[in-house]
Amino acid sequence: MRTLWRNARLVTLAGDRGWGLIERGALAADGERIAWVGADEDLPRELDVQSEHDLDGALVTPGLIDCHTHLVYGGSRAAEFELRLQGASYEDIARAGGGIVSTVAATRAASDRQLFDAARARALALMAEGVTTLEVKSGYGLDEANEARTLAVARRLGRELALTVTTTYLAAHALPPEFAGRSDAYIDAVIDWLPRLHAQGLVDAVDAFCERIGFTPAQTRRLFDAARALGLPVKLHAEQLSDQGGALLAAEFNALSCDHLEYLSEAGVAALARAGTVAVLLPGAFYFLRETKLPPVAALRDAGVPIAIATDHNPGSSPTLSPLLMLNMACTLFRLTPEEALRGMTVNGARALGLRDRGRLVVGQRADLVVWDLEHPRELAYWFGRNPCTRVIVGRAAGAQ
Ligand code: DI6
Ligand code: FE
Repeated sequence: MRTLWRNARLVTLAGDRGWGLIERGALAADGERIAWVGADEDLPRELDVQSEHDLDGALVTPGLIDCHTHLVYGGSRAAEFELRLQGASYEDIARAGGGIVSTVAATRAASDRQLFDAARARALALMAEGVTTLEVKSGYGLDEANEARTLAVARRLGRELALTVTTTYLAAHALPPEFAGRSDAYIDAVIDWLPRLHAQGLVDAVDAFCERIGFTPAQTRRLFDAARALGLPVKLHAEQLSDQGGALLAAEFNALSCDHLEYLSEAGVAALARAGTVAVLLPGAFYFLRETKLPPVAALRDAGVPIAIATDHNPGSSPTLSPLLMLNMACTLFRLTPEEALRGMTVNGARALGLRDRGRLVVGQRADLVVWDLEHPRELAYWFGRNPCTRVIVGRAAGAQ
């Protein structure tokens, strides 16, 4: 089934820099893949097309890729937000038994149906702003059954909604109450559950929260060894609140990505560059926790580390459902250029998930497209609190409904 879109302003992001803008562009999809892309006037006559659409000069980008979310959970943490406004820090609250662990209690108490319905509503909100690929982490179950349940909800989102969902096992997110004072024993348990969850097809990657209030580099290493033994790629929440040397460890394991990175050292930047690991920056968490230490963007850029941008949607540190606001904040707070921000949520977001088949509008990539009511792609990072997305098109395999 060939579908042709004509009269579009295509933001292809072809090549390593620039927007790759094609004015009066045309794009043909064959099944779920892009079969032809170029200037309308160069369209080959022999192209066999079943349906044709005129986009009336609208701007078209690749589908957005939100490569870091914690989308499946019960409850909210609005009361904790109020405590923080009164002066309590995120770490204080976590140490007092609130924080992540309070969401674990609410998640365990929620039914499958409640978890799915809430996650589905969140996914639909992300999709309304152009997301076509979404990573979802576990990490609010923290026992085998509840980690399995949350990962299964993520898989179901991918089956039932028009988007790709990848899953990441983040049981090493916080210490559940039943393991209080026994963090090494908890890591043993996390390692024990992993092969069974993987055998059920629930795990695409493995992540950990390497932090003073999370797990040590030595514990993270044990988990990464277990991931490697199963052939699973790793990612890491590293250097968010302090420098634990997590990036060095992640690079040693050729991690797909290291995420947060406000406290990343020079040695950490060099290690990411050598390993080809993506730096995923999360301006929503930086903003919402009122952090002041900026990630070393200039050093990452100079070292050639690919930078991705994601929502980090979660109830504690980034309760946002606006990928576009994240593009804006990546520029205003982290001083990325609008082009770097968009590449961060397309080309480099794909790389942070190990996906090579998306992120650019070039032949052979997935035909995941977003149509915007905008004049120029720099406006994606310019407006905030406005949704100019008019249409999301997800490539469908030939024969699919
Ligand atoms: N870092 C974060 O920003 C989220 N997880 C993590 O390791 C926050 C999760 C939460 O507070 O619920
Ligand atoms: Fe996170």
